[in-house]
Order: sequence, then C-alpha cells, then structure tokens
Amino acid sequence: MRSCTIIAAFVSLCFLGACDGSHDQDGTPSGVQGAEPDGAGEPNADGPAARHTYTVRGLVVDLPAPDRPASDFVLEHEEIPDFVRSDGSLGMPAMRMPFSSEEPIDLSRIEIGDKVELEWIVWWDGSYPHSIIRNIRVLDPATPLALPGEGG
Ligand SMILES: [Cu+2]
Repeated sequence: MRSCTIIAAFVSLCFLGACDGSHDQDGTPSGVQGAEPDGAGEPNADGPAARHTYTVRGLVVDLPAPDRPASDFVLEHEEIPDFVRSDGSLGMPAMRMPFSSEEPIDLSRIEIGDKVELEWIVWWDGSYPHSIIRNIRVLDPATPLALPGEGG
C-alpha cells in the first residue's frame, strides 16, 4: 500500500507542478526528441523506458516510521539535470520529494537531518515511474548542497 502512496506523491509532485515542464518547441509533439520518424512508437534505447541511473544528493527530511503510516523516505534533493522524464525531456529541479524503491533499502543508519548521496535508478512504463535506490551513504555534514531551503 505504501508504495502506491509514494508513487502517487511522486507523480503529483513531479508531473503536475513541481517539475515544471519545458515546452520549448512550439508545435512539436512531446516525446519525439531524438526519435527517427520511422522509429515512432518504439522505445528509444536511451529513452524514458530505459533504465537511467542518477546520482542524487540531498537532505533527509523524513523517514518511514511504523507508527506514522503516511511517513515516507523524503529528501530535499539537488537538481538532477540529466533526469529523463516520461516524455523524454530532461531535468528535475531541486525540490522536496518522497523517494521509493522497488528493491529493499537499508535506512537503519540514516537519520533525519543527514546529508546523503544515493544512486537512483528510474525507468518509465508509459507515464508510470519505476525506481530503485541503491548505495545510499551519509555525506559529511559540512558538504555544501544546492537546495531550495538553504538560500539563507
Ligand atoms: Cu524531484
């Protein structure tokens, strides 16, 4: 059940607002960048359906807790400029967002307030995002992060 909630939050955060889409080519349908006309409809080997691995750094804002069913693994993460969206366009700005993993992750050594780095593997089934978190590690607390909340 929780993974559904996480996915829903992910979708609403990233595709209904927070990740403001770039519609930079007037009249060009989205999702065709880099695709040959005769290849339309086939997933580009490097397109949204392919597994992309991003290195994400951020501040831990919340952790899953059994006594708080709505709690998730939430990061305030730095910009991910090479993030491939469902339509093939690129980029995710720095934001606060729940992260989910379809493989188990060990968060036992992670605390709220930690700065962390992780590998985030994402691929798309249409507009449905899949993601796996691997190799999470705690960064030195003095590590500077470019976060929206750290402006002052
Ligand atoms: Cu995000």
